[in-house]
Amino acid sequence: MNEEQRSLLLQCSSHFAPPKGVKLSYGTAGFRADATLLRSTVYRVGILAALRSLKTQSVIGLMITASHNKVSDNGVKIADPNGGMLSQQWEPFADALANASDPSELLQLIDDFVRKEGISFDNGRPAEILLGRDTRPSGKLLVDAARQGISSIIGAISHDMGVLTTPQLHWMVRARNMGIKSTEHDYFQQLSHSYKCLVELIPNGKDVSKSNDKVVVDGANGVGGDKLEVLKHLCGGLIIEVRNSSKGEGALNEGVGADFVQKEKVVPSGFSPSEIGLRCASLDGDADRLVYFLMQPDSKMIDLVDGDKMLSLFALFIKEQLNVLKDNENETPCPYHPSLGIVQTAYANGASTSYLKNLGLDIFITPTGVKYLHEKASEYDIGIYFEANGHGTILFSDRILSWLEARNSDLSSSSTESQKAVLRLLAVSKLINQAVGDALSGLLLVEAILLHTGWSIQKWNELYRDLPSRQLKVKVVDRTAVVTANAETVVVQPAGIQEAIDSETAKYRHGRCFIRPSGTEDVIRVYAEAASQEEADSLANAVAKIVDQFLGSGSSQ
Ligand code: 16G
Ligand code: MG
Repeated sequence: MNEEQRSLLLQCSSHFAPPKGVKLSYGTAGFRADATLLRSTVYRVGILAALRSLKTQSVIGLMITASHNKVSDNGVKIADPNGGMLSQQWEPFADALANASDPSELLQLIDDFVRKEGISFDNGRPAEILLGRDTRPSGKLLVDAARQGISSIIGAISHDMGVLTTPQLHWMVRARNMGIKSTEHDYFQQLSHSYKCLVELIPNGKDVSKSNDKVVVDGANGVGGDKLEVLKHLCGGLIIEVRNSSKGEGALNEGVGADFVQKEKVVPSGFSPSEIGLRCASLDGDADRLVYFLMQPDSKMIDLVDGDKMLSLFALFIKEQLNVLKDNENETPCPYHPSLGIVQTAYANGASTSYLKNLGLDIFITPTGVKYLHEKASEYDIGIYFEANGHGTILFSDRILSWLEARNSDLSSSSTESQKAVLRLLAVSKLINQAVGDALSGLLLVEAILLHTGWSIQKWNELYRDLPSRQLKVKVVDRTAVVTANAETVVVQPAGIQEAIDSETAKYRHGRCFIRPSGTEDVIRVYAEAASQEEADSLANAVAKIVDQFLGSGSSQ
């Protein structure tokens, strides 16, 4: 770093004093806190984004959002050149930057890091960052702080893309770095075009117009509903009714949204008994999560159709297409056996895992957090990953995409089953966001597959019956005292706690239980499953007590 760069950093940083007594951590999905505490953090993440761009010589994304948190919170996270999450190797640097106490400590950290990483400031292309934000009122100010962080690196350029869903920003970063069309308009065009391709490929004899009932979508009073209003007009024939867009009265994520619906299992605000029996869906505050649900008659409760059920629907569809290709191997010879992998977390309902195993699928369990699932799914030719809470997508390897493209041109004059299967897989790869889980593209894929199968949401929900489960959280003095292994299914510290959990779990029919420290809140989470709801509740409560005994005073919620 030359003198000019050092003094620019020192000078700009002096305007962004960190809040006193607050320790921030990049966590599972970026920094999150009350928005009033974040100005200095976001400024510093702006610097990090510029350094990441210099290091990778690519466009980087910076998103201002706190997803499903309350509206007074906000957050910031980075999209890497491939549109994925920030490389985990840079997370400790992000933590150190955010917590540096003054400009000279900040400068020292940057100096050391830049030297260690061999980042050059004057060879190669300048840093370039795309900025996005959700609908939170604090977003504008924080985007401004990010811009100032970026411009404290000489030559760095930022583009303010305005209000976006998180997956839109990730998609744009990926597209920019691939040198393909990358505007919001292009995003809408790609999604709607591939949705329509899938619908055109629905097998003969299925009367699409008859099953063309509507889907009612809860937009969490946030950005997702607004974008869906635009997208729906491009998807000819598909009837989407958006409730809870950001233009309404309600507060972001309050009594609405995918997180609320999935955790509370109750009807979100804005829905009325006239929706009973209809297909309903819910997005979270930045539209990277999606769940479906069905309202139960005469009650506020819902039947939840969660990430596991979406995963199962997608897996069935993809497997069906791969089977067509295998059965017609003479037409579509593949030099290798395409691998299809399913990735879940310990939160996946045991019934979903059994169902997928019975389909003969290869299942892998990772720790909680999109970055872990995404990484594992990318090892397969087609990797499908979902968390039960509705984060997920389908990844296609370059190898299978080139093979599908080549088969498509070989078969282009025919209209055989294998060509249709090839076209369907190609359309799915364009519809479903390859950068990160995306509620809007997930919704269109669910809608297309339901049309393809002719299934109602009830039929889809009956693929298997969820085992009753219960989640609790326990406030503890120090959540880092819990250390887990084997994708969070076993606790290795504190000593003895796993044995206590095991002996409790053994008392229950179909009992399964694990605990883990939350990555986003200061709590230990408890998940329990058993043969009946009473038993799941009782197991979760008993294990919450064990956590309390081992980890000091707290209360379960
Ligand atoms: C974040 C993660 C999500 C995970 C959740 C767990 C991303 C984009 N989001 O929202 O994948 O399920 O945290 O929260 O990675 P917890 O650690 O508080 O249980
Ligand atoms: Mg989210």
